[in-house]
Amino acid sequence: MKYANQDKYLDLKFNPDPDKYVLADFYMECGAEKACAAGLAAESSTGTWTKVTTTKRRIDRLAAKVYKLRGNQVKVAYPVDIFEDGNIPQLLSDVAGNIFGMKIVKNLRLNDLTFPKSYLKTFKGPQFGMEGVRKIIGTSKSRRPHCGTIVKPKVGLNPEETASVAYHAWAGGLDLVKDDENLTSQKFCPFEDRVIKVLAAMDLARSETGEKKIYCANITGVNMAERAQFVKDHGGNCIMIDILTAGYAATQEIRNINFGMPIHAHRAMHAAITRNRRHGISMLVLAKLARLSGVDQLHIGTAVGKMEGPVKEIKEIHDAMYEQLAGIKSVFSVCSGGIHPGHVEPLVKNFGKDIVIQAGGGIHGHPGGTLTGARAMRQAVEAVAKGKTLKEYAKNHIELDTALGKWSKV
Ligand code: CAP
Ligand code: MG
Repeated sequence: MKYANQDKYLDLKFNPDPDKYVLADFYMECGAEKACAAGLAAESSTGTWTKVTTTKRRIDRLAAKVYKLRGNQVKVAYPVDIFEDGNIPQLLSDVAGNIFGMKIVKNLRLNDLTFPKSYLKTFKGPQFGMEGVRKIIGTSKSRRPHCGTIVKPKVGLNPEETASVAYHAWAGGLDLVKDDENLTSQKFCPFEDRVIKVLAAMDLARSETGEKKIYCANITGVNMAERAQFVKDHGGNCIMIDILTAGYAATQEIRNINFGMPIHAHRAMHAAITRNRRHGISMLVLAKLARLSGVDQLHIGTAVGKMEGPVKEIKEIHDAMYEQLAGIKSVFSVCSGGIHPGHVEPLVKNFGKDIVIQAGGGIHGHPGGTLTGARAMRQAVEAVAKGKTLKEYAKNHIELDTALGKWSKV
């Protein structure tokens, strides 16, 4: 089907002003390229499949325009006025909405988005950002990577057991303990009880180690503000949201309340949207939107662990978390998924020290248990901070040596 008024939406001589247009990069597979690209711009701005009698001449200024078309690459400029200030769902319903389902499109992938400064300024962004989180732990000077764990098994432990695992992880030297993405408030581990017990364990570990610690309580659900308030009222210092299953609006609402705690963002479900390189939305775009929505830490992938994602793509996401962005704070990148202490070296080599390194299995699977596993991970982080190789450091650090031995082939 040919969309009406195609010419209005296609102008390959157009040079959009990045201060006035949201710019999108697409990969598109379609039989009739021009018609398809123009249809895409029409569908996400002022057009539809046929001419309508209700349009007005003045509305033409809101038409999105295809300004580049080369092979499968399509670039589209959207006048900033078609977007509502600070509204991520509206942005997505527009630039990544109906277009994916259009019959004329075979495959379509939104690879990147860039935004005018004036529009960026309508988002709150992170309250703490990487520097704010570093301040909580006290690493603003040392600049070492943070290290943490996910309590495992993912589900099944009760609040006492969860708190005990958390205590051993902190006591062994980890900075952060977090709930798993699918642990919220099930009958075997009710949220309130867990938060009270894990925070007590955190206090104990803090006083014993003299170190500052973070607990990311997973508030994902339909009553997130209440859960966040509960964490705050009980002396907690971080909340976690599964930002894609919960949604950007829910995340923005929590951020906009200003609970005074960093938000740790888990990206469960992202691969349903990001994994097919010929269709869907790239993780880069989802991560940029996460930053605008106001999260302080975001899972970006590892390239070396159990989850899919090449180094080049993850590095691009990582860079986007730290690039200058109209005064919006940076997001602390989290590398997690199949990680063990032996991965600390390649992670730092690939992404630098401004990362949070997280391991679940790679801590609790240590032959000596959680405490020893945590020590091994902290030793690995200390080694890279001191510019030593893990192999060298392991000579005098038995916990690290055991971990490297156990997972040398993983
Ligand atoms: C890691 C993890 C995280 C993944 C998410 C898990 O556990 O808790 O959810 O890292 O991946 O459930 O798999 P392990 P990503 O350390 O035991 O693998 O960061 O890519 O979103
Ligand atoms: Mg998990």
